[in-house]
Amino acid sequence: MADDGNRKQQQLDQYRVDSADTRYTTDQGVRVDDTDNSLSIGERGPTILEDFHFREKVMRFDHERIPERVVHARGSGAHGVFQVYESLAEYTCADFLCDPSLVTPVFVRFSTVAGSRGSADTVRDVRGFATKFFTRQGNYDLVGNNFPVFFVQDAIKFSDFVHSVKPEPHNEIPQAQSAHDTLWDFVQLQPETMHTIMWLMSDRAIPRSYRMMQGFGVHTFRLVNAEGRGTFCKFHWRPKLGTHSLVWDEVLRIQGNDPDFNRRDLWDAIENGDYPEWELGLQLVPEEDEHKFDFDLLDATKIIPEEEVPLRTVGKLTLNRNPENFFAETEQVAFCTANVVPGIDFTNDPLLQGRNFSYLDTQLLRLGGPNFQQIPINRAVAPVHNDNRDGFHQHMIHTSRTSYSKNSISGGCPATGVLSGDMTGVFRHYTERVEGEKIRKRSPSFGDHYSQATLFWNSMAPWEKDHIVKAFLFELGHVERRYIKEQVVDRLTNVDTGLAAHVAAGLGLPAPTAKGVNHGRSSPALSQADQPSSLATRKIAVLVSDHTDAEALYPVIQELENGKAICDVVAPHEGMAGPLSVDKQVSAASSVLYDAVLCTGGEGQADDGYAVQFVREAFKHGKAIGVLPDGEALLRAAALPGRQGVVEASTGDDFVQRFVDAVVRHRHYDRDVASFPA
Ligand code: HDE
Repeated sequence: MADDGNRKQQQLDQYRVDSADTRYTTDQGVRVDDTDNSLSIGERGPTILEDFHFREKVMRFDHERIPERVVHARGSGAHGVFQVYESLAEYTCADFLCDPSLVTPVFVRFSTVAGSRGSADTVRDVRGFATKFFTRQGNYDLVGNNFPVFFVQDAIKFSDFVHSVKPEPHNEIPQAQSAHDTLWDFVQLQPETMHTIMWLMSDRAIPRSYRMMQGFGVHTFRLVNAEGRGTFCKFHWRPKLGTHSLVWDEVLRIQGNDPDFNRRDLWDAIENGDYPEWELGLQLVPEEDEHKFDFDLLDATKIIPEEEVPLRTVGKLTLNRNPENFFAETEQVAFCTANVVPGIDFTNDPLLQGRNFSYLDTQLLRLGGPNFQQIPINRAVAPVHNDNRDGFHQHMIHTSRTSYSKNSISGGCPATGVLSGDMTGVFRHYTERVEGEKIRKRSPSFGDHYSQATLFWNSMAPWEKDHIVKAFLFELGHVERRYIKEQVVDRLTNVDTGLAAHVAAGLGLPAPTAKGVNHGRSSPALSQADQPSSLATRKIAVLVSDHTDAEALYPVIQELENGKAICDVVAPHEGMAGPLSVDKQVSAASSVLYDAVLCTGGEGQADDGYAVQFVREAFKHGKAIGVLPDGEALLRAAALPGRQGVVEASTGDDFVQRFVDAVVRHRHYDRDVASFPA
């Protein structure tokens, strides 16, 4: 088979159905004369049971829904490829990580966690980042998140956590929100949540785009090389476009303007050929260093700071194809942490061990039986042969006369490694010596719940700290029970007294007593300040009117588009604005759907409330604002309280470059917008 990354697509080709130039039939292939009128006795008489076409059509409709994922229900997927830069054979025998010439097909699904399938994309939440690698040695699933840590340490606490963050049981309110009593009650009683809660309150929880967020395998995994030597490993995905977030006020408005904001962004980027890319980074820890850290490597509420174990960049993931059918592909894809290939193994992380059970279990319910691996999107491209048989929806016709091992009738096939004497590509569990008493007890090495929450806080830029404080205030501001707020503030004193004091002040609670717990350490890699960034795929709204100086505007748009920015011409009406073709009418557009604004249009623009609001809102949200000479009236009308990131053509001749620099900054967080109403 070719190793050009197309193996999965070639496999899917045989299942694709193209209805172009076809005739309408029943599911049995019988042609249908009319699908608009049911069979009845007389024109106004009763419908009759004999109408097999109607019965089939309505039955199929009644059965269209399957249970949505109990978590990560809302998601978006894409196909792509992965390629390793250099051989990692020193650490692993996984062939997709050892052969740089191999292009491995993948399917990736991004998701939010708490909301249901129809909830908005831009909510404060963790994002799922699940990758299925269709390797020649079988499917490998890296089912990660965009945070490197998790809320609980042991899988037995997962349902408690999820029940607390889901809508409350009596009225199913609120949807896709952590801002309510039960989540914060759980948090105050379960201090192990605190590190991940800091991430949840940070801008990481509101990514600008799936294309601009990191991914993490979270757990410490184990790579195993051909000699059977293990190396601990943390997986990281690093977006080529840098890690960037929205601002909270923007998030609230996007939910109304475009609930599919992240889904659409991913889809459009791939359709436009702007294929999202991530680099795979590994943190590798020799087994002998297992106990060298001041936390337990098996504790999923901890990171290994990159300053202690640097990331080794080993390969690249590119998403280059949208699914053709959302249900068939994105909804039916079934990830499982237990899907590993030779060379990748587990550790005794109790969260990971529990997940290995849960994912298989959940697919049985969700996809209706044990043959879900045969659904096209889930099929391995590696050959599959075993003695598993039957069950609901068995698609294969196994012609063998035996379905047991060992057998002599079928020549001993399919033969295991041991029976065939051929151990090539065989998965062999890592040999680990384990002994101990059967106990229900958390290891004391899992006991420090605050040091890394403090590390995270200390690593934030001032504006990131400000956003975290405001997030706590928003969240706890929605909590009804005062004692829960007090308890959360008390927990925060174990992270940083200053943080606790700011939150307490905002909530009108007494100032907490200083505990002097802050160890003063930081990990600069945790901050989102100074991220790589580019103009490519940035969305820029060009505000125009019928009086825009088009001759001045054309070259500016041209230069921005040369840099792969996406410019939308936004005008008071659709159609043409002078010689300019309009993409969006201003009342149907919103600044929150763009990264930057370019102002033009002459004096009249100052009287267009939508245009003025557009600019003010963009300013409030830290976005770059470019002003061509005929945009000065609009700028004046917006009465902005500062000039950071506001670039005027009248103040120099390198306007486009200055504007591009301002856009590439992503957001101008240094603006003082606290007292500025959008
Ligand atoms: Fe999941 N998780 N999870 N999770 N998770 C599911 O599997 C579970 C955890 C993650 O796009 C479910 O197919 C347990 C950590 C992603 O289809 C379920 C525990 C991380 C997705 C499940 C965790 C994740 C899921 C629901 C605690 C990051 C979406 C539907 C031990 C490393 C995959 C499904 C997709 C989905 C169980 C914790 C990531 C119920 C028991 C930690 C990205 O099986």
